[in-house]
Formats: sequence, structure tokens, C-alpha cells
Amino acid sequence: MVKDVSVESVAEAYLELLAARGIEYLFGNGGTDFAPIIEAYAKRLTQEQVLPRPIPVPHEVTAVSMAYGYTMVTGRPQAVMVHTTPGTANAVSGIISASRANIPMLFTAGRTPITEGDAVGSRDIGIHWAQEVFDQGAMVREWVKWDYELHHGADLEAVVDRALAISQTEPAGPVYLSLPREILAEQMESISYQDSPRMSKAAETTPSAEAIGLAARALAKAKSPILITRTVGRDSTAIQPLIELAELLGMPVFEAGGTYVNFPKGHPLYGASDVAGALPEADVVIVAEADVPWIPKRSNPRQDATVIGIGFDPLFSRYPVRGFRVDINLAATPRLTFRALIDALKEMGVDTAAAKARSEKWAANNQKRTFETTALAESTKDQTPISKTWFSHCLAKAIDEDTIVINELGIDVSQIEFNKPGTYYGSSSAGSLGWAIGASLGAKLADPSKTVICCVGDGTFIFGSGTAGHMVSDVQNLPILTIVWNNGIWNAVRNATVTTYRDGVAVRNNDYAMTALSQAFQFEKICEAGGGYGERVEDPNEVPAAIERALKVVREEKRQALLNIVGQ
Ligand SMILES: Cc1ncc(C[n+]2csc(CCOP(=O)(O)OP(=O)(O)O)c2C)c(N)n1
Repeated sequence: MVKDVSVESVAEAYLELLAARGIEYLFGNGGTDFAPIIEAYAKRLTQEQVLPRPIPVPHEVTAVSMAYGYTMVTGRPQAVMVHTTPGTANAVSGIISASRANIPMLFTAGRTPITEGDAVGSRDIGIHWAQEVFDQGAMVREWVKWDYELHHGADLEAVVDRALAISQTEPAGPVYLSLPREILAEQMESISYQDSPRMSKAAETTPSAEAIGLAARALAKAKSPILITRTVGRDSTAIQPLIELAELLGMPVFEAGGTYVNFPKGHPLYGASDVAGALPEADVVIVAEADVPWIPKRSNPRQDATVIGIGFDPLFSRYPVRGFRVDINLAATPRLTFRALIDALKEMGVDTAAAKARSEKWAANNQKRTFETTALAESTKDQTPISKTWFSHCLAKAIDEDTIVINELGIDVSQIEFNKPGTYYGSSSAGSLGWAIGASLGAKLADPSKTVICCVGDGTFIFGSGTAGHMVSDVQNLPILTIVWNNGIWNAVRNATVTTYRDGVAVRNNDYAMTALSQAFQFEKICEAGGGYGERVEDPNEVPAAIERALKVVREEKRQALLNIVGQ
């Protein structure tokens, strides 16, 4: 059915269309290019047309990360708009993360006015000459699936529908649309559009029966199959078939830097994160949505092992260099691939006694590891500065299944047994720091009934613009708990120096230039500046009570809170 809506400008028609296409939020960080959008919003609000809801976010990385966080919880893509070239430049760090994490997003920017004449919206201040570039999309083209500039209001529907369909087609990712000010400001009397999008994302796919048969035969014969994943839990409906496949084969599931709940950690077949020990034994290795399944410098699969790739793109085609073997490439929807493998294996029959024996062996391993993990935490409980292991152990005791933990260098995840899908999210494999604060606010916006805990390193807190985050939390009424792991250093940078130059001068002199932060810094005051509760914690014995106090503020007073944990 065609809808015909009267409007005054292309900007207004654009907002109308975004709302019609299910975009709930426009996360914005504006500039002079926003004038037509702001005017259109003002008009829409007088008409009580509230969507897409405008959320002002005063840093671009935080804005992009909020959209990311909202989508990672709901699966629904959102829109972001930043200011021409400087805004795009600031946002790119967040887009790098979203791109490698396959998060669909309509990432947009104004474009400096193109014309010097008298048109509405044309150039009228100095930056309109200096901010202009030959190719604005080039700034972000490496990281988006598609980019385009809106040339005319008549194209709006085709452009928006195409952008959203491409963005959501797997492997999903952000797309970029630039919006020149004169075009947005152009007069338009009405917009006619189909009430459903004129194109849709690609349908889900299953590998061919031959390819499934080949992989299933290898698995049925395997004496020691293992599976490695990083992000298969991005589709939470893939987890159940993965559990069934693992149980059918007695196959452990390892995580290589897991960024979702990919497999319940309490399951006896959970293999944790160190695959190096199991790899040399394995005769079939499934790599399911894991970009870096092992570190070749450390360990590799056997020469005679079969490596099966499961995922939307097991070759990770957007990575320039990636030499990991893929003997059987099952490029398709992982959930459907797991189901097809289960069906094929059941039909050809598996050695259930061998599978049971393997399950028992891995369950015993798992029990031993769980015991050691707890013992390690207990052994560090009196350490000052506070041990990350101990802190994370305490945090594990304080959270429930209605809590979402979001981590970017803030906690030791091995200490927390995440079982329920959607209770844990880690940062993108791209490692472009500054994601967690915005992602946590986006997650809270997506599901206000959840307690959201944002765990960040002190360096990461600064990259993510803690100031912007606490302000948005306050203004938008999104109370989250932020844990700042205050070790006073960029430890990752220090560690890289130690690993690269074990016998070097930096190690010998304990002198690591350009890695120091300040452990005296009062991060809690930034949260207080946003009306929140802040506490500095130095005593390891105070940790459980401090976590309880902060959670009480977030859950009962519905105020944001920050714990500045002075740790090592
Ligand atoms: C935007 C960006 N800049 C720089 C880096 C390089 N880098 C990786 S880890 C790290 C230190 C992060 O510090 P912190 O959050 O305190 O964690 P820690 O290393 O102490 O565990 C830096 C600077 C990066 N990944 N992303």
C-alpha cells in the first residue's frame, strides 16, 4: 500500500521514512549541517510524531556505540548522524568496532553545503569551505558495506531501503549515507512511499546437502572433535542447536575471545578460552564464527586434522590477510548449519559410547578448571592493589540473570559463569577502544528492566568519553553501574613491550614510556557530576559491600553509579 504524507522539506520526509522503516532512535552529534533536521524534528514534535526519537550524544564514539549496544541487544538496526567531516572522523573508531562485529547501522553525516549561491541551506559561514572534501565517503569506506550521498529528495525511499537491506544482509555491518544541507533543506510537499520496504535483506541459507554430508562424515569418524567460536551467540537462537551438536558428539566448545554468551559456561562441555592445549590432539576442528581461532605462533591444528568453517563468511573476506585453514567451508546461517549437521549425523549414526566417553573426559576437565578458577580468586583476596581476579569473583556473586555485563578491559571474564544468552557482551575483535560506555547505555535503552554493568579499564573509560556517557545517562534517565579498573596504566601497551622485548632495556629498567595514567585520578567525581553515586575502592575486603552499595543505587534509586577500583 502506498502512503502519502504531507511534509515541508526533504529532512522531514527523511525522518518520516526512517520511522516507517522501524528506526526507533537517531543518535545525533550535530553541527551546522543539522539545521534542516532540527527544524523538521521541531515540526514533527508539534504533530506528536515522536519517532525516530532524537538522542543527543555529545561524543561521536559514544553515539555510535549506543546504536551498537541497542542493536546487539535487540537485533534492530538504528541510525546515527554526525557532523560532516570532523564528526565522521571522530566516529570512525566506533564504526571500526561495529564493522568487525557485524552490527547493522545506518551511519549518516551531514555534508557541508555544496553550493555558494542563494539556495536555502547553502554556504553561509567559513567552515563550509574548509570542511568540504573531495570524497567524504572515503573516510569511512574501508569500514562500511556501502556508502552514498543523497542527491535528491525523490530518491529517498530507494536510498534508505537499499541502505537498510544491505546493512542487515549477513555478514551485516554499518552503511554510510551523507546528507548535503541544501538537499535536506529542499522544499517538498509530500512523500509517497510503500508501507513496506521495497527490498529486503538476504534470506537465511543452509549449505548444500553434499557439503553437509562431507562435514558430517568427518565429524562422525572423529576421535577428538573440538569447536572454537568467538561470536556465534550474536544470533542467540544458534546456541541451542550448538549445544545439541556438542552433546551428540561429546565435543567441547572453546571460545577465542568470546564476545557473546556463545555457549553456557556451566555446561560440562564448555572448554573455556585456552584452546592451545586441545588443538594438537584434535582431528576435526570446527571454527564457528571465530576470526582468530588460535594464535599460530603458539599452537596449530595437526597437519592431518580437518578444519570445518561455519559462519556467514568463514573466509572473513574483509580481512586483508588471514591464513587460517578452512578445509570444508560451510558459509551459511550458523543456526541452520548446526541443525543440518545434527540431522545428517543422526541419520548416519554416531558412536554414542565414544561420544559419552569424550563428554565425561571434558566434564572432568571442566570441573577441575572451575575449582582452580575459584581457588585462584580466593588466593588473591587480600591483595592490594585489588586483584582483578578477586574483584571479578565478587562481581559474579552479586549479579543475577537479569543483569547485562558489558566488558572492555574491565574485568576477568573467566571468573563469571554466564549461562543465559544476552547476559554478557565483550568488545569487538577490532579492539578500537571506547565502546563499552556507549554500548552499555544503548543496552539499557534497549531493555530498561535489566541491570546494566559497564566494566572498563581506566584508559578505556577515557577513550569512550566517560563525560559524555555520564551526561547521557543522566539526561536520558539510563542508570547504569560503571566499574573503572583503575590500574593507573595502559597495561596492554606495557605488556606488548614485555612480550616483544623480554630481555630489553624497558623490562630491565622497568621503564615504559607513554603508558602511564594516574591512579590518583578521581573517576567517581565524573559520575557525581552527572548526579550519580561514586566511590573509590582501595581495600580488597570492601569489594563485596561496595558492589552492593552501587547496585542498590542503580536498582532502587534508579541513579547511575561508578566504582573506581584501585587495582593492579
Ligand atoms: C582507539 C584506540 N587507541 C589506542 C589503542 C591501543 N591500546 C590497546 S589497549 C590500550 C590500553 C587500554 O588501557 P586500559 O583501559 O587502562 O586497560 P589496560 O591496558 O590497563 O588493561 C591501548 C592504548 C586502541 N586499541 N584503541
